[in-house]
Amino acid sequence: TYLLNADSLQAKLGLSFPLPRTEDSHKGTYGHVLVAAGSALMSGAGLLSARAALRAGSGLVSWAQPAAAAPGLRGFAPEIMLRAVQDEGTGEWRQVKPERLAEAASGADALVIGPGMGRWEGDGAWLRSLLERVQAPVLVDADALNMIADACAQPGAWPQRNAPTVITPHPGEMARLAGLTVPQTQRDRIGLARDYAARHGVTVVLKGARTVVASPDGRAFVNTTGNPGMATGGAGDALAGIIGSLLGQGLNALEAAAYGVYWHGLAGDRAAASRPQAASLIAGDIVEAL
Ligand code: NPW
Ligand code: AMP
Ligand code: MG
Repeated sequence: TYLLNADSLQAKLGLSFPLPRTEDSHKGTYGHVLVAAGSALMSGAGLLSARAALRAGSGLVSWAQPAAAAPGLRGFAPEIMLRAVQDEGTGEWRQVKPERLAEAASGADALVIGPGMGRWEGDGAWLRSLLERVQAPVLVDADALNMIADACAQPGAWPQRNAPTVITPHPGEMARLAGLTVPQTQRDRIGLARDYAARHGVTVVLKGARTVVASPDGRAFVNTTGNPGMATGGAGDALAGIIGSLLGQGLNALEAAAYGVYWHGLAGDRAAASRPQAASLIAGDIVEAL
């Protein structure tokens, strides 16, 4: 287990801060991310994730929405493309077939799924079917983690995938995933994150003060950046977009998770330092500070 800072990113993962951009590159060089997030009363979660993906360097970001909901989001963010996915007319995720969303993701280099998505009857099977179809790396957060927790209570029940899966639970979500209480998840955060990663073959980002990043191969990092000003709605939605962006830019799962966690905390520290009180930090500030 290593401390996560600019030195360890370089020494252990060979990643420089900032990431290099070659002179003759173009937007296609930096990946296309599809963000499937947000719903009627939590559109902000989707927008924060998509904006964070742009600020983290993706060449293209598309924001997937149930078709009937998409027109209402026109013009929210000029740099983000809207991707309308066929529904049955109500604009709810529950009406979007996993096959349709997987089709939309087939042109993307990474998928972010979950922030502000909401829950519905049968959503666990829906998510499993989606994850089994998507060939690209996937970042699973928030409501999508709760869907998995309900659908995959048994060990080894995570969908089998060829491409990497990164999960970003906060302690409440980790408790649901692992069938523990929140205090139990906090007792041995490194051990729990490593054990869950190895058991299920997913890269785990266990969030909270001193976020832990754990790879299925046993490597783990404990973050050194971030501050309590980041205890604010939407901070995690931004992190999901950042890590999804890095996956789409070609970093592997551990690289994207570690780099994204470090950068997100550093941006939070910069944003907090520019205000008289960290308490006034809001998630959009983190995105703008990237
Ligand atoms: P407690 O009780 O507060 O102490 P939920 P959510 C616990 C969307 N959002 N350490 C917490 O504990 C999200 O994307 C939309 C310890 C409680 O038990 C999701 O889709 C926004 N405990 C949806 O809302 C902005 C911790 O977890 C439970 C912990 C629901 O997500 C806001 C709460 O978690 C939000 O992002 C920690 N560090 N952190 C928007 N603008 O659209 C959490 N807990 O029930 O999963 O609710 O995280 O708010
Ligand atoms: P979420 O609960 O999903 O919105 O995620 C919150 C994000 O803010 C995670 O990346 C946390 O690691 C970060 N965060 C929340 N509280 C703190 C804290 N006290 N110190 C450092 N980071 C925090
Ligand atoms: Mg969250």
